[in-house]
Amino acid sequence: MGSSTALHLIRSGYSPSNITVLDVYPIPSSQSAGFDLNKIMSIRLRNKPDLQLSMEALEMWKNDPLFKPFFHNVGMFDCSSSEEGIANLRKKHQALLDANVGMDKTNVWLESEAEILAALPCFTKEQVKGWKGLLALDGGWLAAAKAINAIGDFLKSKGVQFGFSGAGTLKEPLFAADGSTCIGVETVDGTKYYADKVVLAAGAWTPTLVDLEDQCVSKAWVFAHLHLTPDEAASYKDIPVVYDGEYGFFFEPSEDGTIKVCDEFPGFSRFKQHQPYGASHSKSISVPRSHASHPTDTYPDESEERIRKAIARFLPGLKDKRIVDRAMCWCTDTADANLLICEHPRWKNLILASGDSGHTFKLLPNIGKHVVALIEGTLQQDFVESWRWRPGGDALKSRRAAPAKDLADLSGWKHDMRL
Ligand code: FSA
Repeated sequence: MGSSTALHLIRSGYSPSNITVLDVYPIPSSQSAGFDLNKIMSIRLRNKPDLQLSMEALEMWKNDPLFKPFFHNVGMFDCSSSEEGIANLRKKHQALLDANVGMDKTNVWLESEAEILAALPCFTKEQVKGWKGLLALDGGWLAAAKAINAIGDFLKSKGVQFGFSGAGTLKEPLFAADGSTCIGVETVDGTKYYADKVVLAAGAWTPTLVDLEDQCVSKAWVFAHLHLTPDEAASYKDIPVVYDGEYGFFFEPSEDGTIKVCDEFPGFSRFKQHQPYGASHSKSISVPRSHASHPTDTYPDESEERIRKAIARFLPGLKDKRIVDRAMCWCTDTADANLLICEHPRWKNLILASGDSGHTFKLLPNIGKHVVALIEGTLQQDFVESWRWRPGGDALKSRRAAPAKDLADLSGWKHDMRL
């Protein structure tokens, strides 16, 4: 959300030399959830703003020269073989049709095994017995880290200022003599940056930096990588992203034959006593621990079991393959899964852009446009309403099947590096 905001400030005519981007790691930040091989692109209708936001994003992924190279429009197949899962997918299909924006042309219900095999020749008849699902032809995957990197290159070429490492890690916001007007930030190396507006777009780290009054709970999701031989990879080339809410999802192999497999589950929290800026005392906050700063961390043993189950279902021919990478990436959920994009109610000119709720990467091309609108006081009213400061509700569960389990109760993931 931060890089997208910087991009849209430039596209709106602000002078690049007046924009400063700060981050712990150089852009594309290796601890951002978006620092990934791929993320899903699909139209989701969970909350009111979702339709407009995902349609705008789709248009930019398809046509904007900066983003176009990173959209792999191979389709997304949302499938299930359980009675309840299939019924939910039928409802979802109907909701897409009811949105009345021409999605009857791009969403195809696959009822029979033969139809599924035609879309996914890598599957076997035996494997897809009883499966049904929705093929979204306008979906696919996004080369995530590469897309953020392209924004980074653009920002650099325009002369945007950067601060990384100690010069990009927030110590605290700076305030005017009134104590409530934010005039910049100080970073941990002691640098002071002054600005008319400060946008805090720190993803899953946001609730650790300023007190969000429990509006966001940061959670980790897991992924595994398999390496395929060129022959193996060839049979999965250009296939749609396959997603089954009861198992997980996977993507076609990357150019070097890496397949990413994820399981779908309510995420893992990591609660600790911690005092974010603005809190009067330390409180229980879910604090991310990134793979970038702890490269030997993996994921819990229970995830290994679930990922193996997902591999057996989706890629039975590869079920004995060695997993070459295991990692967690961090998102932050709000209670209602709407974003949290608003001015801080106590601190004028400090703008929060957070609350991704696990579904915001696809908005990389356009989300910054709305942050700029907020800065300029022109954000559309329904977004102001949905993204407002709104304590209360249960962000630990959010709109997922269950509350997140805590990593403290799980074994197998934590591997401190031996020096
Ligand atoms: O936009 C999408 O449907 C993809 S979300 C991918 C995902 O792994 C979630 O399925 C998961 O529950 C979590 O929110 C992280 O992102």
